[in-house]
Amino acid sequence: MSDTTASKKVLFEITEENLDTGLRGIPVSTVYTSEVDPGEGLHYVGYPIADLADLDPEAAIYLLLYKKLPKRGELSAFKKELVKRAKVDKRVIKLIQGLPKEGHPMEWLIAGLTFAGMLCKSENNDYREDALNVIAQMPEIVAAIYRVRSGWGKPIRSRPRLGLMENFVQMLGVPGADPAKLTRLMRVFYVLHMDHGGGNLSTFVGKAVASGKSDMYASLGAAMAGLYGPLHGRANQECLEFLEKAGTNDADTIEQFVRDEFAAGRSIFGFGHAVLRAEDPRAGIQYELGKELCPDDSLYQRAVIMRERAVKVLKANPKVKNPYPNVDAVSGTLLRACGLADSEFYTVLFGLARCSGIAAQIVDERLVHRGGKGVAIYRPSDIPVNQPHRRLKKKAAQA
Ligand code: NMX
Ligand code: MLT
Repeated sequence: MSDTTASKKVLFEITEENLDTGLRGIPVSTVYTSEVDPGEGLHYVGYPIADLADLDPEAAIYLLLYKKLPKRGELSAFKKELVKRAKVDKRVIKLIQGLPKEGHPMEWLIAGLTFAGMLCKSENNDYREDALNVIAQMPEIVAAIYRVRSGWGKPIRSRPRLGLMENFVQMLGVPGADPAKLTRLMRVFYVLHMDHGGGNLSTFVGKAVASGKSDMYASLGAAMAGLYGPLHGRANQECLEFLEKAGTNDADTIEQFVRDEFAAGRSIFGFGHAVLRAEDPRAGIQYELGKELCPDDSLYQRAVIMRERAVKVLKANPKVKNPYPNVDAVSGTLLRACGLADSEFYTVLFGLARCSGIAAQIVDERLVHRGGKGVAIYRPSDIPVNQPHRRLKKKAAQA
């Protein structure tokens, strides 16, 4: 369907059963960056994620923004463009240094994006400019959040020529970590987490906010508030804590632990999905990466056991539509094994990557859809319940 010649073809039917299900299964927009196939999982502009996992993150960003893979010359020009735009106003970093330690790193990220919006956004709300700027600036903002809140010391000077993730890892300066290993992980982590269709919560929220013509930074801040929830992006933190809580690498005890957690009405983190009906290929790629980066790590081995036993338990519960691992099932164990011990920070790493996909989708929705007119302001309808129309009695109204 071309977005300039939308027809009146019936695409789906809504019944009362669809109400209050979080718009599950209801297509609300067209999307040009990525697709989530229930069986095969994520594709970026038609390429399966498994084909792209080892790509330069900058090439993957180029793909989402321009809908084609860059040729060598295009990639080096694009990298130079990002280097030019990587400078973050010093006042943003200063403001981050004043944030309260009680705040969650995601609250810091939301604040950081708000500060950057105040001080770095384009004058005329130029979504294309701001998309490139924010993508280039995010590594420095997130590294500053990491260092300051972790108490590792002052932010480290940005050297964007190193490359997006290479510079990020050098700015983190993680005490005791092997930078080569962490860079290898962060490059793959970034590419896997950039985009996941148009309907995931954070992307949907970011695009909805931008549809009112709020600027890119404010829209991404709102999107990150969506990502902060434990059922969405913060599941990577919760999943690491869930694995720790399991407390053993004995497979049968792990299975019983999952059964008990589920019976108690608690989430089995890292499993299930609203759209996928098979194992998330992003999980499969990370389990494989673990064999390369940390095969002997005890928590990684526990995550591998969980991959089998949690699926077994969830499969036995027909209400769960997808019992398989999702993107968060093993990401935390890899991050920890590569030196990032504090699980509270894992969602800002998700956000670092996801902002690029959301920014690309906002550019499309604001400047490309409907022949360049952009998607209209989001305004779905609702059905009033228990609200019979009535009037204040005159006397009561005057009293
Ligand atoms: N643990 C416990 N309960 C679950 C799980 C799970 N992993 N997956 C589904 N359910 C429950 C769900 O809460 C619902 O219960 P009820 O009918 O009582 O409300 C029922 O099973 C049917 O849910 P589904 O239709 O299978 O899943 P839904 O689309 O509603 O939710 C998730 C999708 C991802 C929110 C859900 O699978 C979940 O809570 N998973 C654990 C949290 C997690 O790993 N989230 C990360 C998702 C990826 N990401 O990064 O965003
Ligand atoms: C994501 O990557 O956003 C998650 O898998 C959640 C989703 O797609 O709904």
